[in-house]
Amino acid sequence: MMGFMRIEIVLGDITMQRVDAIVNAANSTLLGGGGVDGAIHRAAGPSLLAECRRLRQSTLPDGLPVGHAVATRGGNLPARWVIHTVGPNIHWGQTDPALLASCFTESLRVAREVGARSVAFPAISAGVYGWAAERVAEVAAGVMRDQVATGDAADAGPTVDLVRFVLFNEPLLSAFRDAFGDLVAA
Ligand code: AR6
Repeated sequence: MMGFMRIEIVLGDITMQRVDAIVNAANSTLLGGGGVDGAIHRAAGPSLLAECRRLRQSTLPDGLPVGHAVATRGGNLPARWVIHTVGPNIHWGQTDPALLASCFTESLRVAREVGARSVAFPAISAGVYGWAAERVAEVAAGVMRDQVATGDAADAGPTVDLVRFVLFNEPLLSAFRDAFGDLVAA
């Protein structure tokens, strides 16, 4: 059965979202940082960092590679899960859009793995990591177009039925609205 995936684009703060999972634009250390990563760690409380440290001591001793994703519990957040992913950093020459696309597809794969049905994304790599809002929006829209066409249909497992992009400012919001066009319900 083909799952129906609703896509929303909103202005807001991802830490406030009442969804099953929020995605964190983290770095490979998983040990926190600025931007949305800092905001998520502050809102989640110390259990988030503790769980990230345990991942580093167990399955991810060298950190999380660019384009990969891993889930932790959400601590004090309204969201049950935080899915950490690492976007490509333009300033380190990481300019391949496939790396950024992988952040979105891997995060959705991990969401399905933990049984999250609603997922919120920030504009991964659009801050400190230097990608233009339009490029990030274009890559995200491309991934979502593929997901809507094939994603859940190919999957016997649980589905994600809501994907919400939570943009922190108006220019980002309009870049995403433009790139997504009629993928988003009016
Ligand atoms: N809710 C939604 N979006 C937000 C929020 C928020 N609360 N706060 C910031 N943004 P960035 P990156 C937006 O720099 O480019 C960190 O230090 C922000 O306006 O957070 O992937 C990590 O530890 C921007 O559009 O992530 C890494 O070292 C977007 O989130 C590095 O930054 C992403 O900006 C990752 O850089």
